[in-house]
Amino acid sequence: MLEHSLLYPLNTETRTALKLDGMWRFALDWNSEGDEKGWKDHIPGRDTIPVPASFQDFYTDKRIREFTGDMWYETDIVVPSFFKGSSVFLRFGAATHRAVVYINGEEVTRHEGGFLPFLADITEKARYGETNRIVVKINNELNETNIPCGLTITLSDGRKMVKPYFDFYNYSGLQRSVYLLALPHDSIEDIDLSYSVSEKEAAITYSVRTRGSGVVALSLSDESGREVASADGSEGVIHVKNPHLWQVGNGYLYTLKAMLRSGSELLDAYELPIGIREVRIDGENILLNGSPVYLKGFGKHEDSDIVGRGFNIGVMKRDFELMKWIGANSFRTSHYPYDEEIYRMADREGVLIIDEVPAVGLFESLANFFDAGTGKGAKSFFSKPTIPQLLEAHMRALEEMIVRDKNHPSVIAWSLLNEPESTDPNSYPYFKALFDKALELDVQKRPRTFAMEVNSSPTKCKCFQLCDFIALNRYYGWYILGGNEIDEAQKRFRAEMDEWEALHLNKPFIFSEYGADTVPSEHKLPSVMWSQEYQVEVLEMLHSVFDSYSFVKGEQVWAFADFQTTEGLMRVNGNKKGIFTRQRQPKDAAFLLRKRWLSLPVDYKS
Ligand code: CKU
Repeated sequence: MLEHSLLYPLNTETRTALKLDGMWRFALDWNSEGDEKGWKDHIPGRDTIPVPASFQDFYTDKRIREFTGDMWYETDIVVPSFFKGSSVFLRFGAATHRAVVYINGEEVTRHEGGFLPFLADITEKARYGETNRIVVKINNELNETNIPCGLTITLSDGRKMVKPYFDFYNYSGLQRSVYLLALPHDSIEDIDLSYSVSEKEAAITYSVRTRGSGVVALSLSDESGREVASADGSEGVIHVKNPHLWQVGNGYLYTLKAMLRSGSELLDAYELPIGIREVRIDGENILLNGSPVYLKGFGKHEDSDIVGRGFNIGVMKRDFELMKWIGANSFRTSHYPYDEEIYRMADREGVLIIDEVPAVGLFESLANFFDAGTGKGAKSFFSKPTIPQLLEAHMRALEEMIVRDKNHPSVIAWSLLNEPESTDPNSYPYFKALFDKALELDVQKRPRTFAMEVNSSPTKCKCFQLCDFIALNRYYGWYILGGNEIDEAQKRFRAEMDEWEALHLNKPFIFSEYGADTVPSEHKLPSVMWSQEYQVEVLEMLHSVFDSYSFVKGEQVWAFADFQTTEGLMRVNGNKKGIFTRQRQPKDAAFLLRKRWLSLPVDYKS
């Protein structure tokens, strides 16, 4: 079990959550001397940087943008004197990829993994009513013992450089909000909920984990604030008559208030927005509240101009507006769990999320987007000596993700890996451990999958049987037989689909990636690859194949918007497979998708 509660930080009657975002002091440790020189007490220089943000795209010096190694953040905060007597924490939404946290020169915690929150308990070390110095050492190197995987090399001038085994820029730093939290000693640690629904009644099975003493009471109210049910005790079932169900495009939210009491004294209170809904797979269908849903949407990234992967509340709002405009109902958090605000927004908007652990690059290749398809890059990734350590990091990230995200009604499935080398005979035990762990941790038993690249074919993939639904990343018409060979691509694609069909898996399939790079300035009639016209053609071809197979129950195009990657011959200042530009304006293909998605019924093919 995780050491600390990952409940989203809230102000309530009993809790205080202060955001520490803003300009922090910042120093890059070019000579790896920070530890030795005592930077934990005070970092050198006068540079400041925004939090939350990736550090890279602010600077005009390329060596800074490409900096690989330790970077140090520092800020001074007054811990209010009225916090004395509470449990006091620093909460980091994410620190990419690993961090050591110091308060007043003393280490309080360290954390591995760049996309999930962690807490530092400063109750004993904080000076109440005084200024405290917070220093965070962050390291952004890539290796094969943590996810996402990659390499760190040293250049001849001594500078380090990352070689990601994945196709997105290695943005790093304090990319999500930092909070100072004061929680009661007797407190609500975690809440688990599962649902069984019908039109007439919903049963919510709950379990509340607490710390210290106290008695649990729950109150459930609807969107107008009216209490509809209540319960006592840390475990039980709440019944709701004529429930307003959480539906696609209609994210009705109840508020579950959990209280911890001692007699008439309120020790702790926490409010959780919940959606009453049930997700299940039945044969070839994905069911939401018993009715089939066809997924329409995107693979996305957290990525925008200037702030990189830093959480940007304005970009989030724009993205949800664009998803509504285009008729999307879902997205995958490729290739890492996103900022918690995004799930809260999806909860309200009724958008379905496939939540992905940051397990990308489990395939040794510096151009996995290319090599994966050919099988060329296969180097028995799961037979490497680093695998036990990697699995440990992967399992921990999986646990952190499920614990953090399990109560979002928007989260309908878990993606446990993206495009791993699942053809390696040693992949199975690794995958099995993850699939078992996800099932054990999630009381809602949400469907599990992993995104499969083309080499993971029916005959070669060792692991697809573990999936509750099959998620295929396919680039027929792009990496495979692009341009004038598009008709051949279609034939090859249909041949593969026939092979899947012949297996009679009786499971839903979705396309978790498909698309074509498109430079928005390029128009050409007749089309050429990279032109807007070609993107439209490829999508039309692929959609015609999806439409021919009844077991295909979803399509998530790659990608929502253009995004930054490592520079190289295959990328024109980033990946241009966006349906929208990086500035969130539509390419021609957006209108094609809008027409299609607005006309497909929610239960298409059921
Ligand atoms: C995408 C073999 C396909 C891998 N897939 C992963 C994703 O991260 C990439 O951006 C392909 C692409 O555009 O190549």
